[in-house]
Amino acid sequence: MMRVRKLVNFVAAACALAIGIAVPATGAQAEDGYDLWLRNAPLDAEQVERLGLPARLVRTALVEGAQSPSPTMNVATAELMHGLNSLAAAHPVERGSGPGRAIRLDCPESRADGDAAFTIRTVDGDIRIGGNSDLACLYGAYALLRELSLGTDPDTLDIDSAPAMPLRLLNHWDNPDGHVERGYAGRSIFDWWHLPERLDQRMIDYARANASVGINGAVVNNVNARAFMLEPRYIEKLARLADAWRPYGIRVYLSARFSAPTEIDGGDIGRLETADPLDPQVRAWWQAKADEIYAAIPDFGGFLVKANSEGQPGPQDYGRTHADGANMLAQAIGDRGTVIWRAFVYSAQDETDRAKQAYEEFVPLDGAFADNVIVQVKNGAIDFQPREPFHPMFGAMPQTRLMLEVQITKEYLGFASHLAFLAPMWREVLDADTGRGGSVAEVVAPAGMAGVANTGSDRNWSGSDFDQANWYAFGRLAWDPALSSDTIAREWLAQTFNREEAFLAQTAPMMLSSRETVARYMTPLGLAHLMATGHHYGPAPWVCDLDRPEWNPCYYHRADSDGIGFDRTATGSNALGQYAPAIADTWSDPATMDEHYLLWFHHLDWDYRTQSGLPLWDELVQRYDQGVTEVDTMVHTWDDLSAYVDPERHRAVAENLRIQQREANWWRDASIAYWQSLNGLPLPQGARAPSRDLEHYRSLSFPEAPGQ
Ligand code: BDP
Repeated sequence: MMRVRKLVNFVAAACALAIGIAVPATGAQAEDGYDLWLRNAPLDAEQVERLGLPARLVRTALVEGAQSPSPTMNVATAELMHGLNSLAAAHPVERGSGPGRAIRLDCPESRADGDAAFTIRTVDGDIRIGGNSDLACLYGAYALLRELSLGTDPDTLDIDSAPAMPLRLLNHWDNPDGHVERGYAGRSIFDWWHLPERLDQRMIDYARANASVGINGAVVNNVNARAFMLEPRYIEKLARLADAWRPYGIRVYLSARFSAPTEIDGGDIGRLETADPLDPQVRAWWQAKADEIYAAIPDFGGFLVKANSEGQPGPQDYGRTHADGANMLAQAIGDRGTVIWRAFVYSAQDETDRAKQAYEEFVPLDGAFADNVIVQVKNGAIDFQPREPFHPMFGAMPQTRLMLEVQITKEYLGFASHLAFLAPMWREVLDADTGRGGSVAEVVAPAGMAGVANTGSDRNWSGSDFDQANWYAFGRLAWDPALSSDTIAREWLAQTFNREEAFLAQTAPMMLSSRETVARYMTPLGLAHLMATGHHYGPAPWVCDLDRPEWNPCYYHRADSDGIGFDRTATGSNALGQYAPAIADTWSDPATMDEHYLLWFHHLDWDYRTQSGLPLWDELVQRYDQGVTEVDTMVHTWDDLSAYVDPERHRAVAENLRIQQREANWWRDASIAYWQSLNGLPLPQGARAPSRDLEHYRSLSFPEAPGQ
């Protein structure tokens, strides 16, 4: 059918109010971090003029049929109105004809789930945002505001943008009681207790933030899931969130507890004795559950499942495989959604190197998973450490869609108080050549990326201002894994704090090196998992006596009087053998390899000569010291930038940096004291002795540390 289009003037805010779309919250406390990167801080007068403000905002609409603007289009228009007015300061943007530059939204199809690709072009002075779905226009609107906010000349706009991967999901490890596992930003943002009746404005602001960086789904509950979140009362609550987020293109997903059929009633079927995925009654139970969810939430994204991992139930409890379990759920969901099955598995009974276990369990199942199953793989084979080589499963399962899971919340990188910008770490993985026909980014392109969220009830959402950058970076990289870390850092800084080059030139480099700094003072040269037990706050490389061997830092560093490191070559666990031979080769020789992974793959004597010519012990101490010195520099750099940042946020960042400075010294001193107790070596010339003895560091205990 031919469609006739016509430009109509459009009163965005009025329509928005009429259909209950929330316009962005304006911050009464504007500079407390709540507005994230969506501040749209006023441009200077010259830029406002260049932008042609006051602008007119017009949109296209279909005139055939009962066409009223979709909720998504209403949001796009409201965001532009709000954002442009904010950028233009006192020059109000108008909604109709008249003088000034026009900004047009040209997205004819009213589909919120359609093609997200958009274009932005300036033609004859007018700015046109185009795409094939309303969602494309929404993404385009946010992109335009971002560009203008960065100071881009509007006359040069010529953007073609499309997401590199279909699923760009936040995984919330939020429990229904409000506690967030590995959360360092307060309580959960989800007010399950008052839902569905009460919807917090934060839920709209959350959707805005996500949509502005292209995130299109949220798994709202912890992977260590409670079965009752599948009960009708929770489905009702979830439906309210789904309704609120739909205009923003955010689909809801649930973590599903595999044993749910034995723990909660499933409608007419009731509760079962088994959760065996091949049992017809179990299959019927999940089918009924899926139907019930889809009746309430037609665009429900699907289930995320942590099975047979760290004590969670799963198909192996019944002698079945991961594929049996995943496929059973996939059948229940059908083509309505996706089953995301986590590959984060390891067992206390299995003596195999923990780094090898997921590959061994999953790779033989390649090709056995249903089409609507995605296997979600952490960036590295152990567990979100400050540095890990990419997971060997990437590239090794060509018949299976694999999704990359990264951790935005900084469980192992100093919680919320340490400044560590994670884009460089994620890029390291995305860029890694699997040696099996593509980079990790290429392997995951048909599936997507998941990020374990760092959101919480803190006013600034993420526990610290700089941690917002990691939420931002996650979305931007999932949309476009080719974006450089520098681009992302500058974009975020300019929108969040200040767009002046003098500010960006100092802060962007500080962000870019920050993750490496953390890796240096915590786990240099490829060491891993040396954090304290349970909460993972602070160093505890001396812990060797926990029941499960692979929960002990000693398991990972294998240090003794002779040397340190985990031999994962053919003479050791041969985890190296799980990589493509060309890649394994690059890590097999300590004399030539990238030393960032040195002790991950090799056990070496303390007097081994590293590539710098120094003995390993000296090299290690030097790296700790470098990490500590770099934090000192960060402290001073930031102190000098007070002219560019509002006092409240400047002080908050400065105070966090001082915590980081103290804790970096703690990591260095405690680690060195412990290694010295094993190797008996004197400190390298000029190195400062730890400020306390080992017993002091060992005696420290933090039962109240957050996030456990
Ligand atoms: C570990 C966390 C634990 C998570 C687990 C997972 O310490 O809280 O449940 O990852 O990813 O790093 O399932």
